[in-house]
Amino acid sequence: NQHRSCLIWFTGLSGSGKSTIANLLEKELYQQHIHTYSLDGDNLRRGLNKDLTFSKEDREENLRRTAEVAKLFVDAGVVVIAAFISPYTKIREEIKNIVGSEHYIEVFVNTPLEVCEQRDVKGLYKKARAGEIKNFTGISAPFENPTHPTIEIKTVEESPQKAVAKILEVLKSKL
Ligand code: GGZ
Repeated sequence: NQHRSCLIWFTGLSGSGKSTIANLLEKELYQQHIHTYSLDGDNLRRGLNKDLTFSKEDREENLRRTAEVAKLFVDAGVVVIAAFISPYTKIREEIKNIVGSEHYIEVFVNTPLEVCEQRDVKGLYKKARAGEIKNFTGISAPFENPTHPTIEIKTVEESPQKAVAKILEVLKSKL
């Protein structure tokens, strides 16, 4: 049962489209009768990780705990879909080590900051520019681009459907 499950980890800026692609992937896998479980910053930060801020240390702890939870699901044979900004190379390495590199698929949702800021679906960039949100990724906190993601999605050029197709292709080779 070693290779029947894995962690699909989406990394990218706020508003890059991680959740949109992750949700579409989840729907597609459901239709193929593949059991999934989704984790994202929104739901984890409301419960398990509600004690954590957006400082570098707390983001690391947010992601470390999330990776440990993901590992439990992977051990149980579930395909885990996780969507977190996860802005640091070092912490992404740690996530891979926690779950095991053979189970880890990294999807870099590469949307330029200008595009995310223009979309500003939740109005967070505007607040960050105004100084109302501190340590905001891309504005007042760093995002280190992944250099060797398993898959890179350029949302300006590729539809969510295309992104999901690319992920499924890699996933099928692992399952
Ligand atoms: C970045 C922030 C911040 C700051 C609140 N910086 O687009 P969203 O709103 O719905 O998703 C973002 C979410 C990021 O949480 P993560 O757990 O994914 O971040 S990390 O992986 O870095 O731990 C955003 C919202 O929280 N948000 N304040 N300062 N995003």
